[in-house]
Amino acid sequence: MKQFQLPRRHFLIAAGSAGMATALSDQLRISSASAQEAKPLPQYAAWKNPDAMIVHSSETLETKREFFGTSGITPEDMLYVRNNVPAPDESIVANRDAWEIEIEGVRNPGKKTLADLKKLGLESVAMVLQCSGNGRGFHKHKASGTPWTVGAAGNVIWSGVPVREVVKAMGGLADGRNFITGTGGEQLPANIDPKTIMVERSVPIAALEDALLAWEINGKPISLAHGGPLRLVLPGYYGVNNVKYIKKLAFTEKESDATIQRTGYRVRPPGQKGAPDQPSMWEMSVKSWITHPLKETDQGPVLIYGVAFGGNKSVKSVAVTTDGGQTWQEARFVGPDLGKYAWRTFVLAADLKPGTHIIASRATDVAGNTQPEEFEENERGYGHNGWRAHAVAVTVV
Ligand SMILES: Nc1nc2c(c(=O)[nH]1)N[C@H]1C(S)=C(S)[C@@H](COP(=O)(O)O)O[C@H]1N2
Ligand SMILES: [Mo]
Repeated sequence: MKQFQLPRRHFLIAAGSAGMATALSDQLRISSASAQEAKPLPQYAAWKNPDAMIVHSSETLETKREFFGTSGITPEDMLYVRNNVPAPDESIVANRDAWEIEIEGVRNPGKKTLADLKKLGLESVAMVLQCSGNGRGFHKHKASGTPWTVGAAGNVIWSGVPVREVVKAMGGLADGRNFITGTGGEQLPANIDPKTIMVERSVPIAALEDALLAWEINGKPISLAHGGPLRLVLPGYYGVNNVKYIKKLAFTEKESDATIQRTGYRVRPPGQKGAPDQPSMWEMSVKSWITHPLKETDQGPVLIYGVAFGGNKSVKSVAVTTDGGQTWQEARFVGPDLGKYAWRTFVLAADLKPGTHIIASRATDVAGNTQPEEFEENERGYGHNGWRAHAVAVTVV
């Protein structure tokens, strides 16, 4: 179980100090992987487990593949972080119950405080939170953006009020509402057109069924880094739609005209610009990856394990190969079934001979969709679920 021993704690290099020029040019000479590891955790996420995280930038922290564990739940201190714009000030989580959200597109629109919402209903959901760009690092063309591999994802339990209950308490939906539009509570710089940087996302109204306005993650108040005091949670939808520190929830006729919705997060062939008629990063698809063993293991019996999920529907089965896809065996799910939006740990007992083994997993959802071998490239590197790129080469000695 070498992979689960905690690596030596990295010594953190303080950024922004005088004499950084030399340090920086030194850093450029070392490999990009170790340069990433050397970056310190940003202040708002300083409580994260530093050994478990790859710090790509102050706004992009990735969970290391060997840290997903086997319980099925991702602890908050190991969960990835992705901010499109810097997080608001920590003061917004000082008096959580006073946080206000504006609700529009209902018969009786108005403001609710978090204290009000806590009286309207309670539900909890286990779900995969995954960035649209998870797996971007596996794209063959140089898709711009953070080169995440598998760690821009986690499986967490959110608790809060069903959005349906809030709508009911406010007189029901107004007529002709086709989308749920959430707006993030960031303070935006004054000199830029807010539409070009604001985090405002729309999803089809069908998402109302399971949507929550959540104040807890894994049984604790949501940290600022993960969207506290209040977050829109849309099970089965990509990370970007799960708006953090939500300040406005609107039921709208049309999709938001913010750039992040209009042309951002649109799937199109490499070389093309984003446009509103291209598919938006909404529902997630079936996916899995191995989390153990990753590099080396002793010959003989070994338990191969990993995580698998169906995205917007349940995962049905997962097969594992130890010979690069020539032969496959059904793996077994372990641990509790936390519902259709959660991932499940899978395990396969194997007997490995010395040499290099290409180990991969291939999941199938309840509708019969299976992960493809190769994934069709797209301009921004979104939604990669091809099994071959997620394979690991393990040396058996
Ligand atoms: N308000 C707000 N919500 C946001 C974002 C943001 O920058 N601001 N980033 C989105 C993106 S792209 C992702 S992948 C997830 C990341 O959630 P996490 O940081 O809790 O892991 O939050 C989404 N919600
Ligand atoms: Mo994302």
